[in-house]
Amino acid sequence: MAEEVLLRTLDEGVLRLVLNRPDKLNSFDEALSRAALAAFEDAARDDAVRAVVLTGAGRGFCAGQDLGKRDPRAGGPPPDLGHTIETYYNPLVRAIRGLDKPVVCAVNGVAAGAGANIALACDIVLAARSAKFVQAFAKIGLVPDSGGTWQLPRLLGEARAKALAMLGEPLDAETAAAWGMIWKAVDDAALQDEAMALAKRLASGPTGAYGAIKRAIHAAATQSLDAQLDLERDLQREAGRSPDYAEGVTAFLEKRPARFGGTR
Ligand code: T3D
Repeated sequence: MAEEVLLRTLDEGVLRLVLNRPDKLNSFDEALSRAALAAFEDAARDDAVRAVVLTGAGRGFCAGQDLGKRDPRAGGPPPDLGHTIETYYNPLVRAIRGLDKPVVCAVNGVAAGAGANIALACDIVLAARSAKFVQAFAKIGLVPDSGGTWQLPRLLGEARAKALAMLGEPLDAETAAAWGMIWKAVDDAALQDEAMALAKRLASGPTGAYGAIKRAIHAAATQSLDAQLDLERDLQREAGRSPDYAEGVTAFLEKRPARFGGTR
């Protein structure tokens, strides 16, 4: 049987997805692109999934597009890269950002090209101290995709975004954390356990509120304070009617840990 390019396990409400083409640094071929997109679409429909962890097998997280599938020496007309972006990368980024559940990324090694920007599309990014982020695109004559030109200036400011995108130099995990590009860098040996512990904590939390937090923070990138205040009012109204809010307040008053059902 062919090796699975994406491994999926469900544990205590956490769907763990492992990009599994380690000999190609988990770069995306069509099979992996399809599998990753399907996994996030399935996660949206499955109430048993209350958080997702995305990581890579082997020494890398993901080296972006599989360049072996783009060899110009094979002849023929140039590929339509816009088609791949439209068919795979953009839907994947939209599926991760649009998932009403927290997505934790455990960057276990180098994250390059689309791999780096898919990591940044996740909600909470942990990286092994030895991991590096590489906006490799310009090195092969391309432009950052998968949301990179949107994320980088917002997270880092224009100066750092442009330098990373034009120079394609690796950014180490500690610096990425110090610059606010990711949540934190952790010891290599602790990465997977920390990511799972964090995701399990989120999976036992108020899933509806987490979804609303995502929506509010994403909306803030493009709208005025007035519009954002209105959105917060609406989301809070909805949250205030949820069983998880009633449970949270009851647990506070009874001085016990809350038992959130995650119902929305
Ligand atoms: O549809 C479209 O094409 C448009 C969409 C574009 C999205 C993109 O992601 S474009 C950007 C594509 N990615 C890159 O340009 C990154 C290319 N890789 C690298 O620059 C380096 O490999 C890394 C910086 C990621 C890691 O460097 P290093 O020294 O740690 O590892 P390495 O020795 O370069 O790579 C290890 C193996 O993985 C090697 O194979 P080998 O020689 O052991 O058989 C290498 O060829 C392979 N590999 C790494 N990246 C890719 C790859 N194979 C295919 N595609 C890759 N992207």
